[in-house]
Amino acid sequence: MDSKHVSGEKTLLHDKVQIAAKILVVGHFAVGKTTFIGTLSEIPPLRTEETMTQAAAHIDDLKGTTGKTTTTVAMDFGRLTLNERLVLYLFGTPGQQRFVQVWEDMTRGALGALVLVDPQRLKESFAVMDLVEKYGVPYAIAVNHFDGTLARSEEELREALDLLPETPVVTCDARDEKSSANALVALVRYLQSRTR
Ligand SMILES: Nc1nc2c(ncn2[C@@H]2O[C@H](COP(=O)(O)OP(=O)(O)OP(=O)(O)O)[C@@H](O)[C@H]2O)c(=O)[nH]1
Ligand SMILES: [Mg+2]
Repeated sequence: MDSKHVSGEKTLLHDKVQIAAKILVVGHFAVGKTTFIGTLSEIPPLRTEETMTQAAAHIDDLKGTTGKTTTTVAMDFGRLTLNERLVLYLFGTPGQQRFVQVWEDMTRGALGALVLVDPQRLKESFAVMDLVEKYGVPYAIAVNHFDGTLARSEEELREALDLLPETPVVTCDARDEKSSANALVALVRYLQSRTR
């Protein structure tokens, strides 16, 4: 990425300009945000996990989340050096509408967002899509493949989420380093293409 095209913070490191870019990893409840950042972060990720209680079961739908006992209450944070010139700071941001205040803060200075989507719970992504649109954050979609998820064509997904033709759609497994990195690279390429 050409430094003059990026508005991230720049530092001189070993005579090279290194760009630090803030990237949001967003998505609905239990879509895999914490897992994704944990898979990719080269530093121990900062997490804000709290145990879920039955009292909250009516707020966050636990269907299809077998074995999940904790949830992120504020944010996740991790760092990934993509290459010698570009470091990504990853901020995991909850997608439920009640976190709109968190979005207000998190979107400040963010270059882009990777929106994690579970194709079996597409409707749950609508609130997140509203938030990325509302805050004008450029984004790519990463379809997180849970075991046994039905294949859904890219066209179906684009239509359901009302995506622009240029919005990248990639698939990933948030537990897998290579596929998660590929999803981020797709987002970074898209962000680069928009600044040309
Ligand atoms: N099979 C499968 N399971 C996954 C994948 N990604 C995450 N999981 C599991 O799904 C559950 C939810 O993942 P989290 O990373 O906690 O999701 P989250 O989006 O951070 O959840 P909240 O912060 O509560 O909204 C965990 O039990 C993960 O192990 C995936 O790609 N495939
Ligand atoms: Mg989480």
